[in-house]
Amino acid sequence: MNKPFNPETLEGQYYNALYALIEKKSPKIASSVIDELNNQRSSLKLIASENYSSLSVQAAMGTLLTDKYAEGFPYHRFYAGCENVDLIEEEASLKAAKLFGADYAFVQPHSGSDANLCAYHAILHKTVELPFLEKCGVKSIDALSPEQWKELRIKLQSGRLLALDYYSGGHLTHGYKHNVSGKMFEVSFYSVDKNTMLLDYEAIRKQALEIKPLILLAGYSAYPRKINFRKMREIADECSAVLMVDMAHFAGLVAGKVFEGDYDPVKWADVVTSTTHKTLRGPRGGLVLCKESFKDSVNKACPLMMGGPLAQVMAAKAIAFEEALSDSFVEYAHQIVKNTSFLAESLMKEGVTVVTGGTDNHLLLVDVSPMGLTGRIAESALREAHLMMNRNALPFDKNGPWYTSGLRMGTAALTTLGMKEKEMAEIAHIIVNVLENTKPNNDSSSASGKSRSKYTLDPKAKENAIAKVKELLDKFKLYPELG
Ligand code: DSN
Repeated sequence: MNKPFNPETLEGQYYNALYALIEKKSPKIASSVIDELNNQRSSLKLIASENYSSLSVQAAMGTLLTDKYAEGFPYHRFYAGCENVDLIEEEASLKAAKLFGADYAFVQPHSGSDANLCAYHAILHKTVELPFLEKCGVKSIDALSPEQWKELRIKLQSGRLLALDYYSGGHLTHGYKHNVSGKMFEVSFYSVDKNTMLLDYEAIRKQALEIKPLILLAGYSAYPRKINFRKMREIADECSAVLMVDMAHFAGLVAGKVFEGDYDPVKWADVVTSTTHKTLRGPRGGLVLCKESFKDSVNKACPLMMGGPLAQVMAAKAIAFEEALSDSFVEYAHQIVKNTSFLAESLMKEGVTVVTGGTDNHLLLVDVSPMGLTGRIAESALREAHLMMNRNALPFDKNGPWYTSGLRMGTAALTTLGMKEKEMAEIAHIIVNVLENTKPNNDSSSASGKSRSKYTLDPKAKENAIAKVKELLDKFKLYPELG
């Protein structure tokens, strides 16, 4: 039998067994697992939304639990024989609630997008549907007349959502026109301030009082600073809005007690959504936390917008929450922020423009336009040099969402590998060297005469960067137990 992993360790034996079982059915899929490990091991992962989950989390996902349907929620299922899934879901839910100090945790969403959809519908159910049913004197939508049903549907679709705009770091699921959230609500956006690129709470307050949204949404995909959720709560209260926070990116920093007090979203928001796989370092999945008063509406996710939950992923979430309850996770979360902040400082020392002049969280944004590059060129050149990160639109970006002027870098994954400030300084140096040796090609069809996607990276600089990346990754090997 082919044994590509270390047969001496439990983890290696486990991976050898799963490799053999997969290979028996599909050598192509089996080899893609090895290829992905090699890929991850040969590049520095600075993708702000990714991490490396523990092998216990991965093991929990690969079991017979995948075979069970369990629509509904614990002890209230539309399917028979859900006793074990009840136990698993309850365990994950209690652990998540403990970890974040939440009244209730709903652990079924398959992703952050799912979690947001679940939260939107729960808020609409509680604030629009239930009062409407009460006004009509009925208990269920089934008892509404066709006219009442039509009226309710119009009401449900006229809810107003006020959220951070995409260019300022908001997410596609925060009301972007091309996303279902943009079609569900009357959407308005707040932006960061043009000069500081920071949230301006007074401007948000004025806008909120004017719009009077049903939902005030805070949270981001690409904003490098912390948010004062106490202030957002005050604004929501002033305009009678529900405060929803999407902490998909920084959930690990909340769990790890980096964001506390005014900066802890769970303390201030009615409903909080998250992913479980970014800074939280669990399996790919979603999560909704809420105050007790929203619990029943959140539990209506099935049949509202979900089918069966993934029992094997909920099991893995329970393990990840347990891991995040440890002191070592608190240390990890604090180190992420130290690393990002040091990476930002090191880049700035070498003359790079870091948006807002630094970071408070796990990510930073670099403006590559002063170097004559687009985000797309910078992303591709760095990828060639074995550094993985995403291009990102910057606030008020003239290059649009495809080419962009920015790069988004995050340190959650490298911190998992054990890297610290010393390595961040080295990485900053490698990045700058690659970018300084990347030149856009000439392109007569573009206004500036320079291509926005084609470039030349000096081969020596590339070779040098690859060698330095290798040296670093040899010292900080991913999953060393696998051999
Ligand atoms: N791709 C994730 C992010 O970067 O924010 C979520 O869509």
